[in-house]
Amino acid sequence: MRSLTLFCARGLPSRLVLVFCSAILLSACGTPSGRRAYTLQGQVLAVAPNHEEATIKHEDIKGFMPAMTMPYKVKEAKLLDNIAPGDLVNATLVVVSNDAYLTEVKKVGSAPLEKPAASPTASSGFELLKAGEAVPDASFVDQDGKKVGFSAFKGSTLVVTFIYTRCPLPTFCPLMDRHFVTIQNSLKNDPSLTNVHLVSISFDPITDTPPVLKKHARTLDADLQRWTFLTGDRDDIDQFAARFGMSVTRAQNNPLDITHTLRTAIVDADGKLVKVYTGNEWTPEKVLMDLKPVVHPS
Ligand SMILES: [Cu+2]
Repeated sequence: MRSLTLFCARGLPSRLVLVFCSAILLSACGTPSGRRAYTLQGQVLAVAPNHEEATIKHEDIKGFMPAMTMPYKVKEAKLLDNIAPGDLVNATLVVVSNDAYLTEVKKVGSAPLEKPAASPTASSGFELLKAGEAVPDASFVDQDGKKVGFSAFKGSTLVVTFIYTRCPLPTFCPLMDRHFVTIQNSLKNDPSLTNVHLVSISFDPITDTPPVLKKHARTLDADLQRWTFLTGDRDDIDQFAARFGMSVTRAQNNPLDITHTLRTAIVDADGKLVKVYTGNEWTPEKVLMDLKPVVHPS
């Protein structure tokens, strides 16, 4: 399974910055279908062997997302046929309601690859939880501003994920939200899966205050009896998340510039970890299937 890591792209080499400055700046255009196209300029760090994806360290995309390093899918694999790590590229990033991909990738130069900075991630120093281990308690604040410990959910089987509401790409946090909506709606219609509770934990407490989470919940049509949104102290959240294998990094000069992986977990009614899903390739159907034996142990 591919890991979905986003890295900050601060401290671009000056040569790169020059290229950006002299290039035509971003253009974004919307169409009635909600399809948006953006110009993305950056350096290719890696190309997937099947040419379906390239990891690009890119500059700010004004009005859409800050400078980041991210894996981007391409519309067709042949777009990456002549692209190699180190290439400076101009590309068109198309964002539709549930997807994002590159439709054009043009090489405009090349530059030596920077060695990745040894930036400490939240996960360093924290041991990964194993299946069967008790999830350590942690204190959070819910969407109503009420203090709640993780242990307060004991007695319910949990599906837990980590998100932040500003996440710009439809295939990252917004996908986790959509999957949780699907799970919530299936749970409603499946009497065999009673007592399953959904928990979305935001790792962006500066932005995601309880009122923001409450509004977000409303946007998703979340049933707050079944689905709780949590935030809290940033370091506590990072530590808690790290135990599930989440990595959250914030740019030193801008704590709102967040780089993160994705983890979703099932925790049983005794508060023990059942399993962790990595990245964004899990499906609600799979989680619902995996929940059955947890809710009804044989
Ligand atoms: Cu995200």
